[in-house]
Amino acid sequence: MKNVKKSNLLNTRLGFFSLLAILFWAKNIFSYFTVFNLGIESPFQYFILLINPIATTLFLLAISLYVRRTKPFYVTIMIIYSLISILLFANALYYREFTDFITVNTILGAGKVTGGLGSSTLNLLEPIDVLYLIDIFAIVYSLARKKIKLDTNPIRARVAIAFTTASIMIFSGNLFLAETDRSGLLTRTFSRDYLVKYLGLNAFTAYDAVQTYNTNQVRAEASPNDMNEVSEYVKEHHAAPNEDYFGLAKGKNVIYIHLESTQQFLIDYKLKDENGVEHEVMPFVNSLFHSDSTFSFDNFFHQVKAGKTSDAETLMETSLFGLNQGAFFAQLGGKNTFEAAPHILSQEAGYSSAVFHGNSKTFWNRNETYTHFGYENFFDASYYDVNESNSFQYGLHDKPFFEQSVQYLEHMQQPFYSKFIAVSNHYPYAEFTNEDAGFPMANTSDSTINGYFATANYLDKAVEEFFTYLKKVGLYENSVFVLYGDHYGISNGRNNTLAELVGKTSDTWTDFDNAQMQRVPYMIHVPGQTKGGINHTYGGQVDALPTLLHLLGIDTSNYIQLGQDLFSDEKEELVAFRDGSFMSPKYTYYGGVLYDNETQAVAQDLTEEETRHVEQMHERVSRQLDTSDQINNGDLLRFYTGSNIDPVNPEAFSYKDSLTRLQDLEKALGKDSTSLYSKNNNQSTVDQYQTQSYQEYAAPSTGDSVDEATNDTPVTEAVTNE
Ligand code: GP9
Ligand code: MN
Repeated sequence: MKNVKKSNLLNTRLGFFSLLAILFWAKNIFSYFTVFNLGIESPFQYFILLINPIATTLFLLAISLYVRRTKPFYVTIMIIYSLISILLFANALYYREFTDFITVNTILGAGKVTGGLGSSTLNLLEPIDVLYLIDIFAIVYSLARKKIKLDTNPIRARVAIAFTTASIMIFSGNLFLAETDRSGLLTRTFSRDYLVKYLGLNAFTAYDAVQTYNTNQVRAEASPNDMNEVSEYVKEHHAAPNEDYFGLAKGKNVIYIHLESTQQFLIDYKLKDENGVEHEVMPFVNSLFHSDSTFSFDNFFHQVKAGKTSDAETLMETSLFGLNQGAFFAQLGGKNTFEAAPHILSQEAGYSSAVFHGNSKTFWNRNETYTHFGYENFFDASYYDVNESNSFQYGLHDKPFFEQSVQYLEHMQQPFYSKFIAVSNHYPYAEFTNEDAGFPMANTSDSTINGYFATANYLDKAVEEFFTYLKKVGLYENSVFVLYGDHYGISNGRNNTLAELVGKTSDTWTDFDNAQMQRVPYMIHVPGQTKGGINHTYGGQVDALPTLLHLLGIDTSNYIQLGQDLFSDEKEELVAFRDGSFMSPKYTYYGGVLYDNETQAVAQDLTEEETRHVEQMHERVSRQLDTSDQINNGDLLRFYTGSNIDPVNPEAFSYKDSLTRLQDLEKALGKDSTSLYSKNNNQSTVDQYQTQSYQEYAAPSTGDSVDEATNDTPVTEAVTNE
C-alpha cells in the first residue's frame, strides 16, 4: 500500500520535481561535509549552510514547471538537474586539487591556474564520487522502464509562478541571514569560500558570472590609446629619486611585515591600567621606529577602502589604488596585468619572492591575484599547522605564524622579496582578553577598543621573536625591513569613545580628528644604516613602491606608478583618500569639510590664492584616483610596453608543493644556492627559533567572535567597514 502511494507521488510532476530537489539538496550537503572546507564557526553558520542550496535549486528546477508538454517537461527538468549535478561534481574534483571553486574565468580558460585539471583528473576521482551522478542514470533508467511514469497533466502557470516566487523569497531570507553574520558579503566579496558557505555553489557561480561579465565589458572597450593619457600623467607626476638615498639598500633581501590594523597612534603609546601604571603597547616596534637605522614616517596614511588589507597590498606593491567600490583583488586581481613589486624585482635584480599568511589562500582572492603580481610562492594556511587553539576566524596567530614560516623562508634563494601578513591584531580584538594575556585591557564602554591594545602588544612580541631569530641566523644584516599598518583598527564610529585615551574629549571630537587617525606606521629598517630618523613628509601607501624601489637602486621612471618617492625633493605632499578626501601639511579635507590643520577647525575666510590652492588639490586628487580607475578597470597595463621588462606570466606560478620546489632548486644549484639553508651547510635553522607559545601567552577565548553587523555610523564612507 505504502509503496503504491510513494510511486504515485513520483508519477506526478510535482512529486518528481520534489524528488529531484531533495536529491540535489542531499548531494550538495554531502559535498559540504566531505569535500569543501568552508570554515564553519558557529551553529548559526551550520544552519545557513544547510539551507543555502534550497533557494537556487528550487529556482532552477522550477524553470521546467513552465513547460506544459509532457516529454519536453521531463527532458527540461533532467537537463537542469544534470547540469547542476555536473557543476557540483566538477567543483568537488577541482576543489580536491586546488582547494578553490571553479570560476567563470577558469571555465573560459582565462586566468587559469597552472596545469588546469587536465590529465590529473582521473587521479582525483574517488569511488564516493559515484554519488554525484549515479542518480541521474538511475532516474533516466526508471523513466525509460516506466518505473516512474510520465505525468501528462501540465503544472498550472499559477503554481509555477508560486514556486519561482517562493524560491526568490527564500533566497532573500538566506541573504538576510548571511548579511547578519557577515556584513558586506556581496559588496566586498571577501572570498569564494564565504560566498559558497553563505549562499551556496549555484549562487556563487551566478554571482561570479555577473561580475565577470561586467568587468569584461569595461575591459573590452578599453584600447591602447587610453594608455596615452595615463602615461602623460605618470610622467608629469613622477618624482625623481634623491641621490642621498638611491641604492642605499641595493641587493638586500626585502622583508615586508604587515602590521594588521595598526594605527600610528599606537607608536609610543602607553596604556594606563586600573592602578595608573603605564604599559607600553609596542615596545619592539617603537625601538625600530626610533632607531637611526630606520627611516620612519609619522605622517603616512592608509588609503584603503572596502578591500581593506587587500587594498593596502595593492597600494603598497603596485602603486595603484583599490576600487572605490568593492574589493579590487576579488574583482580584478585575478584578471589584470600588473607591474608589481615581486615581478619588477625579479626582472630587474633577480629576486625570488614569497608571501606568508596563515589564512586560507582564497581570502581576498589572493591565490589568483598573487600569480598576477608575479609572486613565485604563496605559503597560505595549508602550509601551517593551524588548529583551534592557535588560530581564530582570520587564521593562524602571529607567534606560531612567524615561527612556522621560517621552515620555508630558509629555503628561499637570496636576494628574496618576502611579505609576512600578520593577522592577530584584527577586529574584534577579542582573542587576548584573558588575564593571562599579559597585557591589560583598556577600560572604555567599547570592548573592541578595550581589546585592541593587547592584540597589538601580542603582534609586537611576535615581530620581536621573528627579528631575534633573523639576527641569530644571519639573515638580518642582509635584509631591509618594511613595516606598515594596513588600515585603521578602530573605525570612526568608535573614535568618540577612543578620544579620552588619546588625550582628547568626545564632545570636541570632529571629522578633523577622524582624519588624523588614518595615520598608519611606515618604517624602512636598514641594518647598518645610520642616516635614519623620523621623517615628517606627508605621504600614503601609494608612495611606498617607488620609495622602496629607489632605495634598492631601481629606476622607476618607466613604470606606471601613481605614487612618489617619499625621499624625493619633488614629492608633492598631498595624500588622496580613496573617496576623494585628502590631507596635506596645511589642510585636511574629510567628510566634505575643509579643515585648517593649524587651528584644527573648519577652514574659513580663505584668500583667493588659498581657494585656488585648495581647488588645485581637489583636481590633483581626482586626477590621481581617476587615473588609477582607468588603469584598473580597463586593464591598461596589458597594453603598456614602456617599462622594458617581460610581461608577467601568471600561469607560470603554482602555489602547490612550494617547499619541494624550493628544495629541488637548492639541489639543482648546488654550491651556487644562496638560500639560508644552503649557506648553513644544508642544516635547518628552524630549531633556532624561540617563541613563547600561544598557549603560554594566552588562554584562547570562546571563539564565537562573529563579526558584528556594522552598526557604526561613520561619517565618511571610507571607514564604514570593520
Ligand atoms: C585576512 C586578513 C584580514 O586574510 O588579511 O583582512 P582584512 O579584514 O583586514 O581586510
Ligand atoms: Mn587588514
